[in-house]
Order: sequence, then C-alpha cells, then structure tokens
Amino acid sequence: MSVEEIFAQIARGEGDADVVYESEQVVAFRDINPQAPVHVLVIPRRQIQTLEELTPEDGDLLGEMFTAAREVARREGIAQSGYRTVFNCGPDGGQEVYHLHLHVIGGRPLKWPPG
Ligand code: DGP
Repeated sequence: MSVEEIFAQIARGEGDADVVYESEQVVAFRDINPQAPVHVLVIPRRQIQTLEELTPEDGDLLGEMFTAAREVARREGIAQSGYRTVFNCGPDGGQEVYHLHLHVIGGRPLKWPPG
C-alpha cells in the first residue's frame, strides 16, 4: 500500500494512526518519523495532492487546517513556547507524501532557515 493510500485511510477514520484531533474536514495525527518532541500532521479528509491543487473555494478548508494546528498546539502544551506550521510543496519543497498535510512541529527551539 502506498503512503498516499495510508493517509487516505487515516482521513476516512479507518487507518492505524495516533490521532490527536479531528473535525468535520480534517484529521491530525502523530508523524511516524518525528523531527521534534511534538510533530503532528493535519490532513484534509478530502483527497488533495498538494497546495498547488487548492482553489479560492478551499479557503474554509485551509482555515480549518490552521485552526486544527492551533488546537493541536494547545493540547500538546506548546502554544506558549511556540511551534512551526509547514506545508512542503513539490520536489524542491521536500514533499514526499502527495496527500496534502500541514506539519505542526514544536517542543524544542527550531532553527531557521531550514536546509
Ligand atoms: P513531507 O516530506 O512533507 O511529504 O512529509 C511526509 C511526512 O509523513 C514525513 O514527516 C513522515 C510522515 N509519514 C510517512 N509515512 C507515514 C505513515 O505511514 N504514518 C505516519 N503517521 N506518518 C507518516
């Protein structure tokens, strides 16, 4: 099974994932390869490959993804210390999984700029 199929299963609520938050349009679950003490991925339930596929009509969905990220940060106890939200887009952006996902990373000081 491809990683995209795994993400699609998680999006339908059928996958094997450590889910930390859910809403009507999105699911948030722990990254299998965490880069920091908190590393959660927020994905839409709808199958969208990349940020490049979004249209102006997807504004609500994007808002729900960022609201979910903020809720994850609160639940994980990093809202005050700070965290980073990232969409990797396409090959040069470092995107490996082509089911849209917003990384929520925190729990340690993060360096900038990324490599
Ligand atoms: P990106 O490089 O932006 O496409 O990030 C993909 C992320 O997905 C990467 O941090 C590792 C994570 N990942 C890959 N496969 C799985 C999986 O099967 N389960 C979970 N929970 N995360 C996965």
